[in-house]
Amino acid sequence: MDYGKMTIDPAAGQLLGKARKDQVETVWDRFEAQQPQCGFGLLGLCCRHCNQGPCRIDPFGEGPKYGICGADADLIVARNLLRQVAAGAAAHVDHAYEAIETLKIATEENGPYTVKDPDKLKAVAAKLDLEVAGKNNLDLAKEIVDIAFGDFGNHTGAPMKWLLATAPQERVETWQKLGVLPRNPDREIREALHQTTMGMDADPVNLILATVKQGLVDAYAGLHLATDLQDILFGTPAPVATEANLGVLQEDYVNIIVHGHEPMLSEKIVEWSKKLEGEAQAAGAKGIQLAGICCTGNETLMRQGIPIATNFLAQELAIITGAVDAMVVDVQCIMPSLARVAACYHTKIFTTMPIVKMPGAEHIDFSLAEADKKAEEIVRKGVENFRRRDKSRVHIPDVKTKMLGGFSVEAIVGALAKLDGENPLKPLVDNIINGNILGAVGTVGCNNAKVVHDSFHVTMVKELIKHNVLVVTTGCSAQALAKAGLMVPEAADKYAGDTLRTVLTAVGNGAGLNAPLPPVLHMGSCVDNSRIGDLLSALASYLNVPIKALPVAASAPEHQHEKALSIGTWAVSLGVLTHLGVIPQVLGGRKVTEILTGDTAESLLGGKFYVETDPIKAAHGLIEHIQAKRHALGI
Ligand code: BF8
Ligand code: SF4
Repeated sequence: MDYGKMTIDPAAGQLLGKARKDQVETVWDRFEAQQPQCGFGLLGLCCRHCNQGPCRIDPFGEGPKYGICGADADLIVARNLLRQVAAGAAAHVDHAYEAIETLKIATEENGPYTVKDPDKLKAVAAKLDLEVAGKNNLDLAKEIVDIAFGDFGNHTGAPMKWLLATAPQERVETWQKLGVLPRNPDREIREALHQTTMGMDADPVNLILATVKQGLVDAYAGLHLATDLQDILFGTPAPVATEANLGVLQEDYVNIIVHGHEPMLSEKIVEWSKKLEGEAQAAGAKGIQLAGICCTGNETLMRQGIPIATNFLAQELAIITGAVDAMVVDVQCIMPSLARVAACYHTKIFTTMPIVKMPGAEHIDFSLAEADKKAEEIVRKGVENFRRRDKSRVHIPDVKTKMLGGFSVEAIVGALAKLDGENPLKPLVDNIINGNILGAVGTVGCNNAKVVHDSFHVTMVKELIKHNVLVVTTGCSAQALAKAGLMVPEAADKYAGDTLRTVLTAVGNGAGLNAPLPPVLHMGSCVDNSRIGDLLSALASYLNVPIKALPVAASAPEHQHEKALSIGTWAVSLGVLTHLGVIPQVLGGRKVTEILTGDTAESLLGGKFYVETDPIKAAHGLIEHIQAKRHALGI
């Protein structure tokens, strides 16, 4: 089958052929059926905020200029954007809240969770200005939990403590001047919904500032909080070798896939898969093969070395292998089609969260208190289901790549410290200053059916590293780049420019790898974009410049989710040029578009959005930006 218009991933391509043969509908079929997509929606010009609507504005200026209430194009676009970004923030904040609840349980003796990383516990406590000396871990964890919950119970006008503790001072001052410092995440998200109801804010500029605030809610009550607490609970990632793509599934093993975003259940699934190996053997399998999809997959990869099955767009194809005995989902990015696809095979879909149920799936009501019991139950059901597998319908593509993951900031600094123990960032910064590393780009975010699966990530990143730009990555972008073989030492020889390769080789050898560092560093899940933020803060502070002066950029080449928009808004708020490879639904608001992509955003925040739908042009746009920043720094 010629799958080139759908995906560049050969494993996905093979399974698209099988999907056709098995007469199973996939996301690509549904995308086709949706064409042409609504022009008003694509431009953000449709409003359904009250029951006088829907109202649509004519982008050509011939039909209505105003909604029934009088809202114009910019207002409708700005309101829609604020709602999208608030929804993205809500998803990450809700995730982080679960992490606080988990840490709270870990402060109780003999509970299902423990503090696995006391060093991170102390580091987070110190950032929060807590007295660390002389305290035991559980007491310290309790104080951290109190501060985290305190942000959610903050009924004063003071900014969130987690933000003040983790954001650079220069940024805090900038955000304060703009009046966008969030107080209490729940309050801010509620306010955004209120602000966008019928008959509220009519000023697009004020709405854009509120959108910036939501980006900060996401970053500091969502991303950073989740990463910090999950590291304390499950360990800070360290470099780990594993594999990526659907070829990691095994014919003679029980295959269990963890999918979604939160590690609280999946960490337990990892534990119970090891404990129940014997039962899998009794069922006629050689053992249990775990693999991950989306950010739950990234979490288990970063900390446990569990291989990646695939990323967002190909999630249905995992089931179409006919070899998945259980797919366990928690929250976010779970296609509602999964149970329908699974009904064509023997695969069991287990939903586990009260806010994510799916007709046709089996719901196991996971709770933190009963984490072990539920994980055991799910793994056992996966093992039982192996017996029902129809071998004649199995096709596991023989496609997988080796990869290195686990590059937390601590791990990167640790590797660099082998070159300069006193000043670990010095070798990196020296090589940026001398131009061996031209700059760095963080590629993040999703797949999107509007883009050939993985193609934008891979094409753009190859062009960047060829021009000596170091790439750090998270989310489904990381999974695309891993599958494309860009996270192995050999990728430095094969794809990196000469000077970047020299640096990667020196650091890799210095760190004891006996090989170059990969040119693309996997920094984790989407909440782990906080790690990229921390790396930027550390570099800026070392150079004594604000983040906006650094020769760096961000990119979400194939973004689809509202979460990607809220993360992108934060990146712009940090002062980083942020590329989007798929046109966001804002073009109908000319003023809004100009503010977000033009001088206004840049003068207020230091960053702006940059939209370019061609991967090679986008790479060169980012390179030009990096060069301009280098020039301004005088390097
Ligand atoms: O949070 S990159 S498709 S999986 S939203 Fe979803 Fe997008 Fe993937 Fe991770 Ni992030
Ligand atoms: Fe139409 Fe205004 Fe109602 Fe939106 S809020 S649906 S523009 S009347």
